[in-house]
Amino acid sequence: MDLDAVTKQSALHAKPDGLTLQYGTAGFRTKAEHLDHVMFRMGLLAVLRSKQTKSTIGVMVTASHNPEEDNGVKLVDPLGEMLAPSWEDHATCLANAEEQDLPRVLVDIGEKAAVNLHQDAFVVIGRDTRPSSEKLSQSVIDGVTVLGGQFHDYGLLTTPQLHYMVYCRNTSGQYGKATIEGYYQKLSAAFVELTKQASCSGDDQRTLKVDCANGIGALKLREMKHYFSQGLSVQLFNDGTKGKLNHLCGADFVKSHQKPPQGIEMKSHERCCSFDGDADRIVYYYHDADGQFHLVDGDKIAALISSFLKEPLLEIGDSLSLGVVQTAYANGSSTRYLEEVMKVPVYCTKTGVKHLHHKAQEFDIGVYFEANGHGTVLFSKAAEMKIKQLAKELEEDKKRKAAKMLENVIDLFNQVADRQVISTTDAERQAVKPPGLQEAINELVKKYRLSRAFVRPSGTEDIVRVYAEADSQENADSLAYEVSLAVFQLAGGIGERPQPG
Ligand code: G16
Repeated sequence: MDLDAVTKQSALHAKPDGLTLQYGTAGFRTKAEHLDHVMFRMGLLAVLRSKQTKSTIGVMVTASHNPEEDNGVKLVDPLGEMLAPSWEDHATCLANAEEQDLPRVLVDIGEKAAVNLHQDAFVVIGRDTRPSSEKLSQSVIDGVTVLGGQFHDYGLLTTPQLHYMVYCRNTSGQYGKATIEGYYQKLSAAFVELTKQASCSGDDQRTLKVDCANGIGALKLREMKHYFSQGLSVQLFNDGTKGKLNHLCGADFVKSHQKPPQGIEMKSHERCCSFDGDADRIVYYYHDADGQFHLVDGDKIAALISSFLKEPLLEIGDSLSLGVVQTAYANGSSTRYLEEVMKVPVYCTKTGVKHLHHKAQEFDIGVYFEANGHGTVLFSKAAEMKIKQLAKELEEDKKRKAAKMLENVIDLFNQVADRQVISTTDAERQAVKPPGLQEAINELVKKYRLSRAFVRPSGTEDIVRVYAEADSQENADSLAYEVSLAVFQLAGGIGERPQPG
């Protein structure tokens, strides 16, 4: 490592004195103006990780669902999953080292992680459409090059597309071509094949209105939609030509307000969905004939996918294990449905794709979804090989078709894998600090039927999240209000007191 060169370059991306940032749910995330040094240093870290794993590593510049003024960085590990938790501490040390300590911290990480510094390094970079993203991704590139790493800058990309590129490169193209064209071809071919077998009664069932959150999803879907026009006609809304990123639109808005985004016209029974700012979340929704809004969030998507998979699995008669992974935000009735009606084992992990992904890898087929619309289906290598073999070999037409269907599903899913006063345990369902808060929540929950509530500090925004469910919307709202009040009183709330509704 040329540490002198690092020191010189780093001075051009100097860390503001005293600023410390935590590695959050999905990497570093804060106001864009505080991130230049973090991006440079994550370029350095990506090189070390690439040398250590002898693989391509991804860096995505995005703050996803956060407001446009924020930015952030997600690091992507060799198989397309989020950065290994054991490296999160290295990332935090590097991001928070004062300028004069940077060389020493770099050397330390190299030693602790047993990095072979003579190994080549390759990093791929993508970014969302935020005004700050282009400059910040240049800072990542500066970090990569000063440590002698090679890179490919894909420019504007969705997060799932970057995960795909990393995985393709690390499987020498076996998973697919590491190009945007390769991504569109692979996913749309599987989709078109699958939907050929679906029974749709009219054009409106083959039409989807998509709220693109005024973000990268619009640019990429506009390119991709021609690839599957045989199977689906897509109409884009909130495509970034007028509105602001994630403002009054996008998956996070729809999920947390339980209402349609602005900027989309919905007639009854039209199928609609929303992405978030980096297009790695999706929620679906529609209005029924009475104008009632229905949301198909991550919980429902997981239930639908599981029932969709169960049929061909039963047909091929193989005993591949199927499991579902959720977080504490999963609505209790979705968990009951999956366990009691679908007879599928369900597990609960902490919030964060990295936790769900890890658990889902324990099954032959692992379905994981957060209620907010992050998720995918993972097939173990053994399950994938088995299904591919059956799709070729099975003699009976019906069984072969079922195996073929599962084969297309494999290709369709991109398998990649001071609020701190509150701390939690039990997959974030119980607050252990501050004292008395959990007891207060328990008392409030007792007042309502079929109710559940919990609180946790967000790992992406400077807020505390409050979750409540009960037998009716009114009761859930009222429980949420009472729990918010308890948080305000017991956790030293600042600013405006929570208001009912
Ligand atoms: C990120 C994570 C998700 C998590 C979300 C909210 O999503 O990837 O797993 O659910 O943050 O996390 P928190 O509740 O800790 O703020 P995204 O879409 O913002 O990258």
